[in-house]
Amino acid sequence: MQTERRGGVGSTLLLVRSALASPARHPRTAVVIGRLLGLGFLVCFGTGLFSHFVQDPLPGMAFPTRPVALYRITQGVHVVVGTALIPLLLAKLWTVYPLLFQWPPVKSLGGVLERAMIALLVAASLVELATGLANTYQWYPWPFRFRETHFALAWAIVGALAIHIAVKLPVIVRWWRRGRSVDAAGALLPVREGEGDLRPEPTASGVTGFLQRRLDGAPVPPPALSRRSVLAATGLATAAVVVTTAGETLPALAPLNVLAPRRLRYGPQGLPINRTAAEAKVQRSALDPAWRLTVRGPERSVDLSLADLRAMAQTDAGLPIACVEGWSTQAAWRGVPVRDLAALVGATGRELLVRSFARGAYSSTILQREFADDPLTLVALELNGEVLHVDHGYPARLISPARPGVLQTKWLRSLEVR
Ligand SMILES: Nc1nc2c(c(=O)[nH]1)N[C@H]1C(S)=C(S)[C@@H](COP(=O)(O)O)O[C@H]1N2
Ligand SMILES: [Mo]
Repeated sequence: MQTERRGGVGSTLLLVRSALASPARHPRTAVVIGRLLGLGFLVCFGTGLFSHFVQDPLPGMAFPTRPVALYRITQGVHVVVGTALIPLLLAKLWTVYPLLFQWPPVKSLGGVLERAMIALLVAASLVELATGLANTYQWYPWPFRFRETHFALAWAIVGALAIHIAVKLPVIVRWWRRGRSVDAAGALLPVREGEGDLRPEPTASGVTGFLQRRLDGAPVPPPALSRRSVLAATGLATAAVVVTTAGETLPALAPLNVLAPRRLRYGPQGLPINRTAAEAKVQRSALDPAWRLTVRGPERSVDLSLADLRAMAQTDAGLPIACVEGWSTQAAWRGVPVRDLAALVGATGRELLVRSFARGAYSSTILQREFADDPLTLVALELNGEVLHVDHGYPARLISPARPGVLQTKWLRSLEVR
């Protein structure tokens, strides 16, 4: 037999591969899961780019400020879909991994490139999803910077995915439609030459050992897992991770939120906190009666006390805090519009540098023009009908529509035109 002539490794791998044969490992399974994966990765890529650039805009970029929940929606989708991709990716890998057991590992230059590209796609996807998941729990067990890595890997994934889809296009087209994939009784059609490569090499005896069939000719044991049960288990696992985590952003699912890192209404004034005043070491300075908000424009600069700010016209705004890590909560804010403060110092329509008196991460942010000029962007003094809790940024914090939580600077010190 050809398999024997190939020597030990080849026939051993063929045996491994035939032992892994399962009716569930059909190109149709790979296509059904694969197109969900592809769609999910594209959705995460789009929402991820939005999140990236709204935090780090390229010169000339401007962003919509409505709907006010825009970032809440895009980032909620990003994290929920990203979480759902984890069971989907594992199911896809389960379906196709016997393809690794092939000898020789590659047969042509094209094969080398394809394998290298698949290796990149799989590795990048696993790292991307693992780091994304860890990030939602604010867990950074790696030495590299999360955002830069997550961003770079996203491009690698999308590039490799495009090549992967192009290479597999004939298989994808062949098994895309259910009508062309099953017979009248609903059973999957067998895979013929060129219709999908979830099969080992043809053997000398002429038997094409599809992964659905034992190579050694032994009767196929009743499948431990049918294709239906694999798809059902994948769907169930995906639904389970979504239902038990999406409640940190979707109020309707909040009662089922047992796995997500945040509870929708858990925290002072009914809102979660990422960094408390104690952690930021600002408890003392936040309560200092000498606190002033400095507003510096091209014409003049003013120092406003809390009483000065309270004496100005107040605006009420219903705006969410939408953290990049995926949790978000709607809240009622009250305070002085930033545009009114800008007008005091001749800074109308200008981009502002927003500084906190807390040191460390997020101690300053750029408030782009479209946000600085929006009537709902506030120096907030109250939250949900009460004076701002010190953990929420007392004496004053920034709150603006359609922006990530990380840019909603707490414990304000100054707004300035740069
Ligand atoms: N000065 C300062 N502002 C900050 C932060 C911070 O650590 N320091 N955290 C930001 C992040 S990541 C989020 S999600 C929101 C959280 O707001 P909250 O703690 O009031 O819910 O505040 C933002 N503003
Ligand atoms: Mo955040």
